[in-house]
Amino acid sequence: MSNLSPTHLRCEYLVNPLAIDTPRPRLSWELTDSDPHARGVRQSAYQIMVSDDQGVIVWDSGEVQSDETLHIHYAGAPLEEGKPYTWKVRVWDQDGQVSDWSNPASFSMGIRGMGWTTAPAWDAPPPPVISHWITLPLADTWCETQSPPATMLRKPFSISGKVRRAVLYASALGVYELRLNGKRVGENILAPEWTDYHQKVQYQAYDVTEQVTNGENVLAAMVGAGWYAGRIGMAQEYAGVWRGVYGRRLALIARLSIELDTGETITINTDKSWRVTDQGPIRSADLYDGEVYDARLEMPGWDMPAFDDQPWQTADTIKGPRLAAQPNEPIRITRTLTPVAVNQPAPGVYVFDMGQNMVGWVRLTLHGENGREIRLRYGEALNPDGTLYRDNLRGAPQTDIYICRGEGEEIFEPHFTYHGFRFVEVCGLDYRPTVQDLTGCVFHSAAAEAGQFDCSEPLLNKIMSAIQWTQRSNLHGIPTDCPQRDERLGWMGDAQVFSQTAMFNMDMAAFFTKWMADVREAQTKDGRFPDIAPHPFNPDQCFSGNPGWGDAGIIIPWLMYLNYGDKDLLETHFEAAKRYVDWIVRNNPDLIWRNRDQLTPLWYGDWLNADTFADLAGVPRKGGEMPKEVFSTAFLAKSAQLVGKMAEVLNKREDKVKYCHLAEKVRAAFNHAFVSSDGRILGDTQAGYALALSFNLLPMELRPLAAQHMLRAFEPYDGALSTGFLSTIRMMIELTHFGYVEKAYQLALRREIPSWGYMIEHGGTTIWERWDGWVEGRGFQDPGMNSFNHYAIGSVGEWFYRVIGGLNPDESGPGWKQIKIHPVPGGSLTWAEVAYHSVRGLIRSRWEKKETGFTLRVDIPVNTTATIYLPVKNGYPITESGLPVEKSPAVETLGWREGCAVFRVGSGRYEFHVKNV
Ligand code: RAM
Repeated sequence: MSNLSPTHLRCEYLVNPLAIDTPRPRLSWELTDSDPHARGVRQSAYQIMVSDDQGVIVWDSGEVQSDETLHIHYAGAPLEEGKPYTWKVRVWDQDGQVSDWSNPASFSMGIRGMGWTTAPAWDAPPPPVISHWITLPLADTWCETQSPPATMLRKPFSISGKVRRAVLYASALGVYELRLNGKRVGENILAPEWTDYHQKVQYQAYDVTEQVTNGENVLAAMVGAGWYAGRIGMAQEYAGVWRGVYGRRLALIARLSIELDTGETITINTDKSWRVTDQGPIRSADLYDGEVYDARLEMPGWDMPAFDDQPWQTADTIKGPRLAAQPNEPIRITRTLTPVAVNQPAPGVYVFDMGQNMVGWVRLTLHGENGREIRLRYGEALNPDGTLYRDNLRGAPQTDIYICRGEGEEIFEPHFTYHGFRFVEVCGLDYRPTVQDLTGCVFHSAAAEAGQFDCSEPLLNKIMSAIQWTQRSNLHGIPTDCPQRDERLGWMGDAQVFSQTAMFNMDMAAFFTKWMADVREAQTKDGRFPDIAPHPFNPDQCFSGNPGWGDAGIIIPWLMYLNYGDKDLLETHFEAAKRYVDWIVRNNPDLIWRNRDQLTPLWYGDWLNADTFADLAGVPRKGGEMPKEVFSTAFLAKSAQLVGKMAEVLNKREDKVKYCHLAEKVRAAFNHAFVSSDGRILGDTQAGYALALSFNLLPMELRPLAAQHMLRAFEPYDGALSTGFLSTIRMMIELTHFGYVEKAYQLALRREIPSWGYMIEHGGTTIWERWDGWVEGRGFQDPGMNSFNHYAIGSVGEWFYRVIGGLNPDESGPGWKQIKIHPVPGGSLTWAEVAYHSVRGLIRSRWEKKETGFTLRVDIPVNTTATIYLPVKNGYPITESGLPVEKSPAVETLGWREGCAVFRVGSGRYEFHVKNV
């Protein structure tokens, strides 16, 4: 028997998903070896077995000779709508020994059909009309200045018999919370989350087998405005409305499928038999505005059978968009925080300090007489007098109001809003609250955490923690630029530059799968990718085709392939990627990407570079920003290259030739137009050199010269960076690559402005939007654009994992099949450690520098190989687990590369040591 066991079974990236919308879902697993000393362990074959809920085998793959553990397409009998399936897998190792079967995992098929009613999503005939979107009967109560009250809906039903399985499918035009027999269903927050509701809305599925009872039941829901009917960024300017860009009538769709022990099935659908009201306690709720909750209007028992809903109204039905199962992890509370202090800057005004800039809401325990109004306001910073600083929230009040019932202890927790804050101001209490009275509930798309970084320099650990908090703060169904002001949009430039860091920190596979569909849905007719996705306005007219932003539509799918081995996404996305590049080329036939059409009047360029600093002594006024055409043409070259690579992976020969050739031509045009024979690039900016080097645009012989120019471009800035957020990470990587390691470490460890260290030393617990968001002596930057929770500059996290930790994805073995471990120690660091839970299991790398020598310990997952780069001087003796490295079994010496001794290893734990002689 083999020591291997298949673990962490996933279907379409999810653990035991309840609604799979694709007829041939993909199955993946990881492998672990019970022998901690085993090395070079591989899978030589696998067998998958899938059975239905009757135990009938619907697919037995048989023994398949393959070392693949990712994305195996189901290939059995057709899978049935709403049905649960269990599956298991066993594998054979390199010696032909078979493992035990894995523990069973499951997946359930979703509900087929557009809107669950008409056209089929799969290939079978359409199912009959079953559920309706239901809403309050029409009454024109719409108010531009205030968000509508929550709609409450209920449906009593009875069943007789024991429940074998009950699954509830639901969605809303708005955001919803479900209840069944007095209890909350699931833990999702702000479901169904944000998509382009003109095209589709996601639905969610919940296993409610335990919640349905034999006898009387009530299924109930509350629906708030959310993204659908509430406020979203820039709606006034670009849609001419204050709120309700997608629609004004809040609606619910649901289907509860109950299977009794007898085999009988009962289905409860949303239809005209439901009762509705908007007279409940949630008087208004909006993502930006906050929630007004009048506890005096609670209707105890409204979600239980005995309730009298006579005063309620009969539901109306309306048409709704297409439904699709949510393909990624829902928004959930992942942790709670207790405040570190509560202060009273003015009489009766209490300000709680959460000790951490966070996103979510608070749970407040309080008491007050009937009708007493408690106001909670949220902000990221304080004024010098200790009061809340809120100017940078712009038009997002982030204010909750709670009106007391007056019955002793009451607990307030909102439902349909979210706030970005470190400080909470509470007014209206007639007593001094304590830190125990308030809890911060942190919520976001609950993608699993994947990476950990730790090193001997506490400043860098704090920077990484700030990066991770910023990531959590900006994952709410889509990757947002910021979580606090009246914007919170899926800006593509920010996401593009942060995506590799994001993938190190969390398992972003399902999340980006979802978001890439949003990106495709927002592509314009002529091929432009949007600048924001979802695009709530008309992408043909605004916010599309911006260099460095649109390119996210190419860069992120490529990173999905590198990190998760996702070829299918490349396939799905390929036409869209081509159309984007073709659009640029059509409009710029000489291959210099110029902003000559008026379609993208905002031409952002290398956003927030040093030219945008306000009144910073010693910083030149100009010289940070790379010329826009140099910037855009560099991105064109990059995107063309990547489309060529995608074509190669997908075996599309003609396209491969076409786009590789195009990339060559853009490179030539770039050099011709912008690069002089001594390697200088027009503009002579740090950023320009960084992008040209990172995108491999220069002829080989000019690259070291350009790197020297890059270094020289720090001089006018007294050694500081002048890069904007699209070039900073690329600059850090290229400095390192060209041997300016100490320079890169200096920037990472720097504490003066501009630097990450400056943010941390001045109270930053998340990454700031601007290098000079707040400056000692000067104060805050322009409140018109000054978030303290923006991840773009946090893209340096990639450098922490790749350079300090040494963890690099390797193109020759996508999805971490091949791993490149290449730590580059520097600065004052004496040790560093990274642990990363890849799609193939845990990879760990830890190095330590001592007087006596250098040690590198690595853990390489089963069924993968790694090349290990040891930063040592030639001729120094190297041992591995105590043996001279040449004698170490399972270590192959590859020679010298990039100034390192290089080895190849298979799976297992290895400890390399080099003595200082
Ligand atoms: C700002 C956003 C974002 C940036 C765009 C261009 O409003 O916050 O960071 O991508 O502008």
